[in-house]
Amino acid sequence: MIARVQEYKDRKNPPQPQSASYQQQQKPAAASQPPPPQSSYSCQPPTEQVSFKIISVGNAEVGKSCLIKRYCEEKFVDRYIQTIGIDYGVKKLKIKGQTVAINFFDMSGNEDYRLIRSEFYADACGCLMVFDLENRDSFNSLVHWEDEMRKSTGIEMGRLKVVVCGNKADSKGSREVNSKDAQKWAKGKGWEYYETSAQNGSNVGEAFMSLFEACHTQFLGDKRTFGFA
Ligand SMILES: Nc1nc2c(ncn2[C@@H]2O[C@H](COP(=O)(O)OP(=O)(O)O)[C@@H](O)[C@H]2O)c(=O)[nH]1
Ligand SMILES: [Mg+2]
Repeated sequence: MIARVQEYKDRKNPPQPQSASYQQQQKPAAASQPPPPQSSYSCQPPTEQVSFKIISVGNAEVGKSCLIKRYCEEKFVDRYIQTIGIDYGVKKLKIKGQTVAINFFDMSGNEDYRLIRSEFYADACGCLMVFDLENRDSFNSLVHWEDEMRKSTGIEMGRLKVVVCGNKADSKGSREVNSKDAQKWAKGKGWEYYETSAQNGSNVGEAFMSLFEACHTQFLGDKRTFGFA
């Protein structure tokens, strides 16, 4: 099984994978049914409801799943539970008075799942790019994650909103990435930078909201551009 539905609170719908191959595995299209309408507008779902697809990237064990769990459920899991392929969760919230469904596609950072990940980048509005403040390699790897996203079909990097999280800020161990370096790197890309802790929750809400608001601002701008508003 390559995609698994994580038990996030507020979960409503099963994953809606973008890839044809995955769809075939999960639900073969009936011959008589026409394909669902494809929107070229990445932040505009086919229904009235506004929803944003948010992906998480970064090396394995940096805390991507824990950050999403912290945000959605206000819980922290101390032990490592490897993400198998992709986990999915949805959370509804209000942004500027509008109800928005945030669809999280939490990706495994394991190299073995590169191919599976590449099927899920398309149509993402926002990205949580995570590294571990106590692991220099995980910070150095961010360029590879950017590269993987860029190469994946459907991603327009200029449109994708990214927030960089230096995670495990609570940890008492030795830090391998200082704030200035990380801040400078993120700023150079035009991205926000936060130091977060999934363990105690510090800065998690702030980092996530900043990403969602950036997606929402783009959504409103696109509505005007495409004549929806
Ligand atoms: N101290 C500390 N540990 C964390 C934090 N976030 C995650 N972890 C731990 O790091 C490990 C990997 O977390 P996980 O979210 O599964 O990493 P992922 O592979 O990036 O999804 C787990 O053992 C977590 O308990 C954090 O903010 N602080
Ligand atoms: Mg994970």
